[in-house]
Amino acid sequence: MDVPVPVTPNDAYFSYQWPLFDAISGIRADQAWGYTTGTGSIVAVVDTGILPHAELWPNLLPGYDMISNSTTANDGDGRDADATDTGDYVLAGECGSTSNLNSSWHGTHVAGTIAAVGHNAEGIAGVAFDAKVMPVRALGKCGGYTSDLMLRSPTSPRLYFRYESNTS
Ligand SMILES: [Ca+2]
Ligand SMILES: [Ca+2]
Repeated sequence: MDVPVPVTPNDAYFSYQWPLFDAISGIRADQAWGYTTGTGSIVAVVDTGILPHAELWPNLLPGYDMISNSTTANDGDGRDADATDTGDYVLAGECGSTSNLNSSWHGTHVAGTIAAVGHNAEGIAGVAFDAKVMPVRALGKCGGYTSDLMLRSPTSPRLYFRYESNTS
C-alpha cells in the first residue's frame, strides 16, 4: 500500500493541536488522515450530552438523554430524545462537595475532540473530522448510573443499549 501524503487542515487553531501531528509525542493524525478522516463512521459519545456549537452541527446526529433520574438529569424530566447538556454543576453540600463546582460541559469537549469540523478554516479539527457523533447523555449532576445505559432484553440474558431516533 502506498503511503498517502499527510493532510494539514486549514483550521485556525490547528497549529495549537500539536498532539495530533507532533512526530515524537503526537498521534500523527495528519498522516492517518491520508487514509481516512472518518467518513462513514458514527461515534457514540456517552457523556454529559451536547451543547450547540458551529464546529459540531455538521457532524452531529440525533442523540438521546438516557438519564432516568430528574435530579441527576437537571432538566426537569427523565429519559427523552433531547441530549442537550443542561449542566452538571453542584453547589456546596451536593454530591459530597464542600464547594460550588461549575458544569464541566465534558460531552461537548469530547465530541469536539472527536469530530469538530475539519478543514473549514475555523476553530480546530477533530481527530476524525468527517465522522458523525451521536450524543448519548448519561452523566449529570453527581454523576450517573450504568443502569441508565443498560436495559434487560426480554428475550436475551445479555444487556443491550437502547437507542431511539428522534428523526422520524
Ligand atoms: Ca431528560
Ligand atoms: Ca474547524
